Formats: sequence, C-alpha cells, structure tokens
Amino acid sequence: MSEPTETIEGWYAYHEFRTIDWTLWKNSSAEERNAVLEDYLDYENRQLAIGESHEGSFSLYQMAGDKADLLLLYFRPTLNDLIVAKNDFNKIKLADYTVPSYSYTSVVELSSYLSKPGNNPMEDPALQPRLMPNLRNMASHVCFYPMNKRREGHDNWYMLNKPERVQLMRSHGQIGRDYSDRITQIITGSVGLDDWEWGVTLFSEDPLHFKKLVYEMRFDEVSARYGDFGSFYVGSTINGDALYQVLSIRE
Ligand code: 76R
Repeated sequence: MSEPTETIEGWYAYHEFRTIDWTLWKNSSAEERNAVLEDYLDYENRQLAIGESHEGSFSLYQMAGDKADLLLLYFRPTLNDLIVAKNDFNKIKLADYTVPSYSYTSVVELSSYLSKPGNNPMEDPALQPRLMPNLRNMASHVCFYPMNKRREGHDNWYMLNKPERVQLMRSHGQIGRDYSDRITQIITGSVGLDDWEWGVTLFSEDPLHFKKLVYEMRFDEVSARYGDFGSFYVGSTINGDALYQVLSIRE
C-alpha cells in the first residue's frame, strides 16, 4: 500500500445551486415579489452577521447557463452548522420560487504535498484564512467543478508512491502559483462526503482566467493523466440589492 497524504481540514463547505421558477415568479403579484426580496435581504443580513463574528461565511452568485441561476455558497465550522444554514434558507420565501438543481458538500482541505518538513501547518497563521475562507474577500467571479483522481489500469493515482505524487503535485503547484495574482483557489475534499473526491472553487475578477488556468492544467500530467472532472459552473457574485434588479419584472 502506498502512503496516504496527510491533509488538514478547515471549515465545511456547502455549494447549493438553484434554478429560478420564472413562471411562478412572473405570475406572482408585485407585493408578493417585494415581500420575497425583503425576506431574502433579512436572510442575507443574518448570514453577513455570522461572517462578521467569524462563525462562517456566505455569498450568493448569479450563474451562467441553464444548469443553475443561483449559487448559495456557505462555509461553516461544522457539518451541522451547514445543515442549519440550508434549512434556514428553505424556510424563507425565496426557496418557494427556486428549485435545487445540484449541491455539493465538502470540507476545506490543504494537503501536505508541498509543505516544508518540520512546519506544523496548524500553527501557521498564514494558513488560517485558507482554512476558514472569507467570501467577502474573494474576487467577483466564481467557477466550481467537482473532480476525482483516476483509478484506472496503469493510471491509478492511489497506487503511486508518495515521492511520485509529490513530484507531480510540484508541477501542478507551479502552474497554479503562476496564476496566484489572478485566481484564488479553494480545494475542498469530499471523499466520504459527496459523490466526487474534491470540489474545486476558483475566484477571479475575469472569468477568462478560469479558462486559461484550467486549459493550462489539462496539459500537466496530474490533470492530463489522473484528473476526471464533473460539470463546470460559472457565475458572478451578487448581493441582495442586485438580486432586486435581476428579479425585477416590468409591470
Ligand atoms: O496549496 C498550495 O498552494 C500548495 C500547492 C497545491 C496543492 C497541494 C495547489 C496549488 N493545489 C494543490 C492540491 Mn491545486 N488545483 C486543482 C484544480 O482543473 C484541473 O486540472 C484541476 C483543478 C485547479 C484549477 C487548481 C488550482 N489541487 C490540489 C488538489 C488535491 C490533490 C490531492 O490531494 O491529491 C486538487 C484536487 C487540486 C486541483 N492549485 C494550486 C491551483 C492553484 C491556482 C494553485 C496555486 C495556489 C497559490 O499558490 O495561490
């Protein structure tokens, strides 16, 4: 058996994708629509208060394509906190006008591939913002996709010995670091938690950087030989006030 890589876990993450039921929305009265949005602003304020007291983080995104219209992204210290956050959303009026289309449960993961020997990562203050991400500090665009490391015939990541994996991850890290001024990445682990092994969440001011980075990584051995990818979701951050604009209907 080859040696597993040590991982450090941070906050739990919940990505909830929803589509808007436009027919129901358009058929509701202006008063009802206003009440839905007021109710959402209340919810958003409660989420922001949780963020300010460092008990989690939340952001809403408007999504491109037909896989989802909205992404509700939560980070929380425990899995139970995530369940509470999910249920709290289901209790507000906006939940009646939106339908879940995909969701992903995972936990922030830093792997020790490139950590310096002798360093205790838990005591490294520089890692704290990575383990407990503050979505308020992230760039305006988001890209999410789940992925696995391949386990097929000769291309079995889990049969490689540790030095081989370290070497492959070094090259991966090098490409990634070239983008670190344009892209922030949050890797969340989901083995035993959801259907894929990792969730990849990227943030950038310009969505073109997502395309450039993901394309470049496709040529790197760790992605080319060992990466299997799920569906991609891309969008941009939106607060409750902007949601008013998105959902407003001309009478
Ligand atoms: O954490 C670090 O900065 C150390 C280097 C590093 C590790 C260990 C790193 C850097 N990643 C690591 C682990 Mn990554 N990453 C991905 C994807 O689309 C694809 O081809 C793959 C999806 C992207 C886009 C990306 C970006 N990374 C991992 C792991 C866990 C592997 C394991 O444990 O086996 C996965 C699944 C993964 C996937 N990576 C970086 C980036 C970027 C931008 C960086 C540089 C971060 C920075 O320095 O700011």
